Amino acid sequence: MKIGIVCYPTFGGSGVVATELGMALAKKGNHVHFITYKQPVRLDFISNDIHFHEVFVEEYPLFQFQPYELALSSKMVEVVLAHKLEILHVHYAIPHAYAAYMAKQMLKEKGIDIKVVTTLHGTDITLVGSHPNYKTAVEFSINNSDVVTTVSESLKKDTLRLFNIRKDIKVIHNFIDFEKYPEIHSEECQRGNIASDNERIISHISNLRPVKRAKDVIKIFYKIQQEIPSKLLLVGEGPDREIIENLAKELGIIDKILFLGNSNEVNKLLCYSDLFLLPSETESFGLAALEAMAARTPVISTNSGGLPEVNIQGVTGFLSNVGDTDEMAKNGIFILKDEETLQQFKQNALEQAKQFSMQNVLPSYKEVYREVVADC
Ligand code: GMT
Repeated sequence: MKIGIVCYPTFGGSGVVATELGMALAKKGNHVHFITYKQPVRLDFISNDIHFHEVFVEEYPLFQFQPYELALSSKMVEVVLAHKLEILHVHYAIPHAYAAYMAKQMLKEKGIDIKVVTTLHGTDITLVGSHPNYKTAVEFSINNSDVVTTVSESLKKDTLRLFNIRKDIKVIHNFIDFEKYPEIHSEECQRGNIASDNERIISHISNLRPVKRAKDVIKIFYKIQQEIPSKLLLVGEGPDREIIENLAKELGIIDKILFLGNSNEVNKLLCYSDLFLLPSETESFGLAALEAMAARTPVISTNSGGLPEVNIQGVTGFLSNVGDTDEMAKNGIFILKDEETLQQFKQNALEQAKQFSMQNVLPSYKEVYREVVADC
């Protein structure tokens, strides 16, 4: 099939899922066209079945805000016409579903019925999309998609609760490409570069936005390291970086934290990790938690949103109410303090992550594509 994929090309989970999906579809012989403002950061597979179409936004002094969705919808039309695309699969409703609707109308005038699949990822519904300034247009563009999917049951419930949706919503969970998570052998994973033999390694990966509650990561780590000698790997960049560095300095633990910035090789970084912290205010799914589990890392997270669909209480880790850093630290210490317990949680995490392997999930997207094209 010939599929256009629209996403944010950045380190956020929705762009990661869209990129991994596109690469997987190309490996299966589909023709995939990424349409976005720069090359997706996770795009690491070169093939003559993968194409990238850059959306340029001309700066014009009159405009306070440059019309990205205008440029995007025009580029969609151009790419559909030039490459005879059958489907536009847009990830994250804002503004992608809206731009896709406009492209669909423009193509209809040319006698082309392009099918639009919209995948909702989380903050497009729970934070931004439901805001009164955006809600009307987001609701309209979801209802005018040909197919709507969400990445968790929780997000489906939130979507139906926050919007008046007339469409069926299909739940297709996020996935992991286990080919990128080879059995890491000790010689590849030089823990000694980061921690001494008696230290545990704790990690957190996110774009350090307020919804991630990165200060809670520091508070949880502070309490854990008082009982368990440990280091914290902190991967990602974002608005809360300075705040958490200052908190770590105030608590006297800055020298126990490695700030690694952005990385598109989290699978390699996670091999060092004994515990992953994700204390978010809300997570529609928590892709970072799944990536940690795929690297045999148990998870301490909040119980918000879709996290309970990924992280299993007392099996792959523990879940607590948002802000309960005492309980999250206590549970982290329980996992880390005894080697046998830690190894059991590590193995459980890997087994659970395998439920979300690309092999298990990809067929669901391909069925959606087949059904929507067959409806022509
Ligand atoms: O979590 C982020 O900050 C990025 C955000 C996004 O929109 O890219 O991630 C959302 O989509 C991911 C992929 O489906 C989910 O795993 C995340 O849970 C979700 N983030 C939130 O709901 C806060």
